[in-house]
Amino acid sequence: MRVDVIGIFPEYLAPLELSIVGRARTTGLLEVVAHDLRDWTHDVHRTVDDTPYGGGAGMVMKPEPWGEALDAVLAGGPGGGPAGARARLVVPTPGGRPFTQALAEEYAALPWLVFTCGRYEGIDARVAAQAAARPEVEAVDEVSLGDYVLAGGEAAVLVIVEAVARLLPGVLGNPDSLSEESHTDGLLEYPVYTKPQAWRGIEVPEILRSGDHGRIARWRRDSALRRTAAVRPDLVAALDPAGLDRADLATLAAAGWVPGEDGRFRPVPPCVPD
Ligand code: 6GU
Repeated sequence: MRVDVIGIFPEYLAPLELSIVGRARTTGLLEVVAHDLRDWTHDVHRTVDDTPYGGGAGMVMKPEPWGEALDAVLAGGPGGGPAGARARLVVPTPGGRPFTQALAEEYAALPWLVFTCGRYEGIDARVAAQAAARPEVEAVDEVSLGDYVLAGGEAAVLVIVEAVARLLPGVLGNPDSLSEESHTDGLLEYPVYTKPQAWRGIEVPEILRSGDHGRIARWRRDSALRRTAAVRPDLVAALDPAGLDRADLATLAAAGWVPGEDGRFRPVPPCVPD
């Protein structure tokens, strides 16, 4: 997979040389190129921002450097994008749609991602509109990490590239780790333990040392269901009860969730004694 990142702080992406992502790059499974947006300015101050039309606080990123940067990066050529491929343009912004594990999986199947990292109050809206009409661009996605505001898109790119790179075939040593982790089945992960058996007075749950793989799988599943019900009711509400077994349903019922008329989970109304 090829990844291009355009912004005014290309050095911000240095952590992508480390750990899993760094190894994916040195083994050739992933190619990441960071570009300095100011390379496509033409004034002495290398200006990338201007005041907003309509007034208001802060500055907006000018469209011209972005247009020229995208012309150059999307043209590919020597050291450029994959031959014959079209790029998915990803615009990190708190106004985007949520970045999820499902979107990470979608990106991991693509040949080419191009990220535009905005700063200040964002990028002139015409940049994304014009990019979406370009033949080298397959689609433009505005994505958000969550409901809070970062100072720019670079930290989001670190997150998104790491989430995607670990899904690329050959990047993880043991691909089984992908099938049992949080969010792959709409649930949070069960708690994990290693040696020693007792640590600072706390024992590892006995069942995990029983060797009974059926009971261990059930305990892990119930732990995941209870944890999800406790901290992420939105994830329980999004589950399809038809995809769960009787033991799953019993565990969720004990945690206060039952299937309603519409076939979705709903919280059990509290029982008020009269
Ligand atoms: Cl993707 N970008 C910025 N600037 N802020 C954010 C975000 C992205 N996701 C949450 N907050």
